[in-house]
Amino acid sequence: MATKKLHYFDVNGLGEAIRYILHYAGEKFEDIRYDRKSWPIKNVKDSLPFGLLPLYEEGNRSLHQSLAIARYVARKANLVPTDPWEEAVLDAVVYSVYDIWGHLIPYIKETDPVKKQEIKKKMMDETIDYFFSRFEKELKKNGGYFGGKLTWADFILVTFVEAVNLFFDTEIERNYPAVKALVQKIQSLPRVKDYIATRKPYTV
Ligand SMILES: N[C@@H](CCC(=O)N[C@@H](CS)C(=O)NCC(=O)O)C(=O)O
Repeated sequence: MATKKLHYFDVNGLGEAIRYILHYAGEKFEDIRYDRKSWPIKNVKDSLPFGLLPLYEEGNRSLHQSLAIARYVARKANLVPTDPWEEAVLDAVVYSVYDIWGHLIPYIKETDPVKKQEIKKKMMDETIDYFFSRFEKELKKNGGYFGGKLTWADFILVTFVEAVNLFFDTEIERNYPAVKALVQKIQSLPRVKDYIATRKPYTV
């Protein structure tokens, strides 16, 4: 069996959904984590196709872009529908989650504490509710999962919630019962639960 390796930083960010899915699937993989404080590690960064993490390796093949990796490992774990339309509907959910990542990046990059708070307030007051009220509606309509049963889109949303909660020191799901229930379901999945219990707490 090909050796599997996931390279990412020692944070949840764009790598955690991939870790969750690999654990859920019971895959053995090397979880290689880089310290953000030591980044860039020149020889590693130079070896990456676009200088960015995550990177996934399987034997002598490697793949970059978090969503390409997540979709690939999810497909092998039967977490991607075989019907092209159903698959595309879930892609739309996933890209919507990534649209909010786009709003979070300026917050992460901002170094002025006052401006940082302003971005946070705007995100909490406007962006989060705009997106999450819509996710909530979709989940309610589909029996608690985006695709009517567990799929990779659920992992992408839940790990995004965890990342925002860490950055903003909050619990965004508390206003959205269906999102909250999904977070609990994913965190209680076999092997994901064990991984969470053994992982070190993340810091920002
Ligand atoms: N679209 C890419 C974005 C990758 C990305 O921005 N990775 C960041 C970490 S979340 C990175 O590697 N930053 C290090 C750098 O810029 O040197 C993906 O989804 O994988």
